[in-house]
Amino acid sequence: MSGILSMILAGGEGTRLAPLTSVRAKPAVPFGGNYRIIDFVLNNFVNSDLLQIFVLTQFKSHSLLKHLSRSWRVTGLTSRFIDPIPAQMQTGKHWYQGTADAIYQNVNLVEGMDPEVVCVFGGDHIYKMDIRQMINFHHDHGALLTVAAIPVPVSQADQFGIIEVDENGKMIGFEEKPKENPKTIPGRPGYALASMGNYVFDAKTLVQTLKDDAEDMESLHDFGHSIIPKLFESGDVYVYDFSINEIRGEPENSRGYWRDVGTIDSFYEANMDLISVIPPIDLYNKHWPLRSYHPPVPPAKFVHDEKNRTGQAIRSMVASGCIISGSIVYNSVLGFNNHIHSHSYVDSSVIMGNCDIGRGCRIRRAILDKNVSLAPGTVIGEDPVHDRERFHVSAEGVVVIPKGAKIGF
Ligand code: ADQ
Ligand code: ADP
Repeated sequence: MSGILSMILAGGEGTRLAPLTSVRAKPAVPFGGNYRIIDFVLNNFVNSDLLQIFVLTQFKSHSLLKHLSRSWRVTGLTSRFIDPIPAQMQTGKHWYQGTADAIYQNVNLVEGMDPEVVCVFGGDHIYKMDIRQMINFHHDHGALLTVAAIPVPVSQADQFGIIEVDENGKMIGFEEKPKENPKTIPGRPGYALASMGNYVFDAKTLVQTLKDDAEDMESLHDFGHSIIPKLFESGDVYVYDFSINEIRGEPENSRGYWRDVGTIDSFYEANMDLISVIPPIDLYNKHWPLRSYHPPVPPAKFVHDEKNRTGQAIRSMVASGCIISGSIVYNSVLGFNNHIHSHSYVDSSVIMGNCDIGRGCRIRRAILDKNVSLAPGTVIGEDPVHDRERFHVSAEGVVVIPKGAKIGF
């Protein structure tokens, strides 16, 4: 495929994911042991052989930029690139006003490349998608804009752009984050069709629409709030049903798997999905390699205590550099370089990396950001009242320990 430029929106503040986003942009949040959230969309483009990519950053971008430069540098053929683009105030002394303004402020990059099609994708979702199939759909329907969509329970409709579609796949209604009475899918009560925030645009239409929108003083300069509601009335906006996207070697239960890990609870559940026996998102499919940064560290080590039969991880993923010594890790996801000392028990938790869990700790349903140290005997996740006094606790009771915290010393 040629003439395709991709712009990844990676500048969102991600406030609902605090405190994990207190120090970094949401796409840079570590996920699934070895990865950052943004790796999933980048792998979608790379595995779809679409390699002309700008990554638009804004808030708290250092960690994201470091990750991109360490792991996503494209070398070799010069027509391929993954370029991080910082917000540069190209159109005046203001940051990006909304997602459409983020592209508008970089419209010179689009015009400079003169592509036929521009993919504008979010940078903060967990899913696998062969994007070529969406682009083929876009061409087959002669669309000016194609929006990827997925059914969501009506209870979540207020978090998404909700779409109405006719039998030919044409968009006939759109409401951004409806507060009440969202349109449900005909014949499927209880479900609404949500925009995934992934758009394939005819390039000329995108540029003209953004220029017109920039002149509109009433506009919020946002794709969901301003651009899609205006454009669909032209009649050339189509809806790509993500559940028909097919990837070789994926298990049947992975069809349509897409997670907006926007809250601590959804982020936690998506991590837990990875360790279920038949995960709905398979990290081990050799036909869809998931690239990321891997630090130069040794393999994970399990130091067995013969007397107590400890020093093991069960139903878990453990990244390199970890030492699980005389302790038990159950139903958990461990990133790089965590050291769990003797007589400790880690259950149903996400330990991001470089954490030191002292002897005799008990950790349950917790997320430990990077560089956390727990003094020997620390207990987390067993006393909700005490936990809420000390830590951030999610609606579903997941305890979050922020980056670098030293607890109990
Ligand atoms: P939201 O996810 O709420 O809704 P938004 O917060 O604007 O929309 O984020 C969209 C993407 O743009 C994210 O990847 C985010 O990181 C990025 N982004 C946000 N502000 C940015 C900025 N100033 N600069 C650069 N990047 C920025 C959108 C759509 C809905 C759709 C959901 C799906 O508006 O219609 O249902 O995505 O999650
Ligand atoms: P505990 O888990 O009892 O608190 P330690 O932290 O001392 O104990 O680690 C116990 C064992 O873990 C060590 O005896 C060693 O085998 C292994 N270990 C600790 N640090 C390292 C390291 N840097 N490299 C390799 N193995 C290590």
